[in-house]
Amino acid sequence: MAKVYTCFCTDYIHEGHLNIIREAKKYGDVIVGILSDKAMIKFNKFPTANFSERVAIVKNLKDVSDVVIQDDVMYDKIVENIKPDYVIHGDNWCSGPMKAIRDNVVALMEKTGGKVIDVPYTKSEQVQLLDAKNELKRSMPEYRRKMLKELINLRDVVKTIEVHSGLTGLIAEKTIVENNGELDQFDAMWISSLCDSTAKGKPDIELVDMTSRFRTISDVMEVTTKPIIFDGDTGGLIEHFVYTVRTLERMGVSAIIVEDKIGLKKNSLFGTEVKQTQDTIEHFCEKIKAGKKVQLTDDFMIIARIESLILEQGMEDALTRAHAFVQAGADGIMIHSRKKDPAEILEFCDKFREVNKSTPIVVVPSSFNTITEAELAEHGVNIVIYANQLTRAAFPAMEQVAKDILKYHRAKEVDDRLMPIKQIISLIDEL
Ligand code: SPV
Ligand code: MG
Repeated sequence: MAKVYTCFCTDYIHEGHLNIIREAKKYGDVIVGILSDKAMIKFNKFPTANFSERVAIVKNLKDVSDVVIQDDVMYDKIVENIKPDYVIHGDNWCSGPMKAIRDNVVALMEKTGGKVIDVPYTKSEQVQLLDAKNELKRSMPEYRRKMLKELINLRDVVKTIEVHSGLTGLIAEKTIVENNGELDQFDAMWISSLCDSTAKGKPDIELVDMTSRFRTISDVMEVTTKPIIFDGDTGGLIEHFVYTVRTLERMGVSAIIVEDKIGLKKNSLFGTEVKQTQDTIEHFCEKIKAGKKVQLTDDFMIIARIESLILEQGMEDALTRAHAFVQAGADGIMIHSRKKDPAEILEFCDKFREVNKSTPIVVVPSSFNTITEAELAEHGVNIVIYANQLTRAAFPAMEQVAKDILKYHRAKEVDDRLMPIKQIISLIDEL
């Protein structure tokens, strides 16, 4: 009998899947691959049913001969191990980001002499509703909140991009590129204090109040499913910080990063050009402990940000603080630098990892932007945050368009730089 392979990346079975199995059966024995948790998460399809549940629902289906694990969205290992005569899939992979997967399968099957079969995707109302509901289920607080910890465990590095509105949230959510046969997308989102303030035309000095910052989070959450890391600045008074932790956790935010500064906070990228005061180790530890005490789930993370390198207090101070903050209960350490050269960041990571192998390290490579994610991961970094690039990209583009409209007294000259109206209205999903 010929072997027919299909891969399911789903938490539930609908008539579309059954149709694929029916079609597959016409060609031979049907083997179904279930995408592993790791592969699903890498592909940003966080499972809402665990792997064994997903295997069980397929195993019991009529006409399925065997169920195997598929450990990567690309099919190299599967084709090598199973040597299917046919690979069958819904034709939704003929375009969009999934086309890279189909291209991978076509190339592999050409080598083995096998065939790729595209079955028309079942677009019934029921299937569409189920797909949309399942996609959005992941945006519910109980699913979204725990994603960051899962990502830290499963990814070499958690790629995080700044967002400050529904629209930037959509960019973070939907941008997928194909790179050398791999599909790349951002894993998580950063609600930056700098960009949230800048979007409101305000300075980054904890002036935009928490109610407004929560509103930004809510706007982002409305249109996305990826996990959120919140820039909590200094965290404010301990008496206030505990309320912030409770609210963020309830909303489904995965982590807050708080920096060890006190008094009037200025943006770190000013460094010592402006007056900024670092908190004492003792007081900042009290803040961390207070936050951890009120937390209700195991999912939420309080990450301590160390400003010693920014404020030129030296490596030893940064390391002493890191170990003290972990001791006080911090779930992660963010180390920041405004040097172009990543050397001091790498030195910190190496020295911290000599003593502490597991506490996640976060970095924000805005100034030291030549280093790659892979190089940072080699030094023990777990989360990389691109903290302000979307804002810095949008502002000059908007300003230039404004200037040119003023110059030409009409908009024709700027039009080919603009997204077509049709495209911008279709950016937003309809319910
Ligand atoms: C932010 O994005 O607001 C940050 C990172 O805190 S930085 O601006 O580099 O200090
Ligand atoms: Mg900030």
